[in-house]
Amino acid sequence: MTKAAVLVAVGQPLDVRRDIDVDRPHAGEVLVRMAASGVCHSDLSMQNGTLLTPTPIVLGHEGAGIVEEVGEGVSDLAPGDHIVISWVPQCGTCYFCQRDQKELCETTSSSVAMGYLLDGTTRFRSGGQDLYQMAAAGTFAELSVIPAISAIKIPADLDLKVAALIGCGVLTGVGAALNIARIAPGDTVAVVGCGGVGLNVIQGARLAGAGEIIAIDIHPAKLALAQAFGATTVIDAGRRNATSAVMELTGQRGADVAFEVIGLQQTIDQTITMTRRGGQAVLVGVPGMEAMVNVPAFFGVVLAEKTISGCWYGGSDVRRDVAAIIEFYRRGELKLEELISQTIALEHVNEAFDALKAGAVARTVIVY
Ligand code: PAD
Ligand code: ZN
Repeated sequence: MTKAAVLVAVGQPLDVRRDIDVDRPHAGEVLVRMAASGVCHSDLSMQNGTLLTPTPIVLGHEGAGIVEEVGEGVSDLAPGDHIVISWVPQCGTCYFCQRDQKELCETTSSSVAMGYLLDGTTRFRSGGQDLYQMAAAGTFAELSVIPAISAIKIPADLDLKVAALIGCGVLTGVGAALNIARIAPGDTVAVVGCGGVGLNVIQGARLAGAGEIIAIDIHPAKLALAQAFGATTVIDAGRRNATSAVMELTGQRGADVAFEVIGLQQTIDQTITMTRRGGQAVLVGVPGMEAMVNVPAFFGVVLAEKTISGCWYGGSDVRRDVAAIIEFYRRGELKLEELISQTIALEHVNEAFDALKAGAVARTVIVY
């Protein structure tokens, strides 16, 4: 039995249940005792229907914990191992994995999108009903069974609260800057949205050698945090038009690279507009399914030579990049504790959603 937060139907608050059965891990899976889980905007987007999801489902995809049991055939993990959870299981052998685009792994993507583990079933049951698992994980649970390839081993001395954040916000944000964007030393970078992911884009841009980092948000507290994470200029989009402010700061040319890290039609349009000719707009935020990329083909793309890049999971090769992030952190080049605005018990997960909606927090971390 375990305790977990279940989305019973889209639009409803999560139901924290204590009586959930967890099956033992099947072949190629591991049972994890969760230590911590971040609350990411993508969890909220499943709750409010922005992201399509089957229900009932155990949400949560940004977690870290300790392996409790390994299934048949799992030889590279053992009980007691500390792990970060990857929300994209990466098979390592498919078309995409072989081309250094492991975040698009085609072996696993359909099961994950449907709320299953890799064999098309799930390990949670409650009241006689199977529960789906977000991202082949479900980190809003004390115990969860996940694919062994989603469990990325980390050193045992790393704080598991910090490790949890690496699993989504840090890999996505830092990866957007280091893997997806082409930032040249001295470049001017704009980051639209400075939440848990956007702050990591800012630190990634700093690591890539950006000269100016312009941070844009509507919450003054977020702008102050953005400065602490490396922004050199901040724009309060509640008071000024973000696009014209960036144009003004760049001699009407636009930013070399601009990132959208919210997922709104308006800010997607702004981000593409504030990107200079020959520059790159990187779309990270997950918008509603009706959002569009609105660009005139001639003036916006051909003549302007603009690149518009999507960004899924920061273009991460999780084994390579989790290790790299821990290395940056240990050298003092990445801030991780500073991302944690508050820690809570699982019972308060709905309040964490409210805080996220209000734009009041960088990250809330559930501690088990
Ligand atoms: P968050 O809610 O912590 O941050 C969003 C930020 O945007 C907040 O600081 C808001 O104040 C700010 N904001 C809201 N509206 C505006 C506006 N009109 N102008 C300027 N700023 C505004 O979310 P997050 O950082 O957890 O996630 C950000 C997005 O990234 C979200 O859409 C999430 O689903 C997505 C995401 N994508 C991936 C991926 O692989 N592409 C991975 C993880 C998260
Ligand atoms: Zn996330």
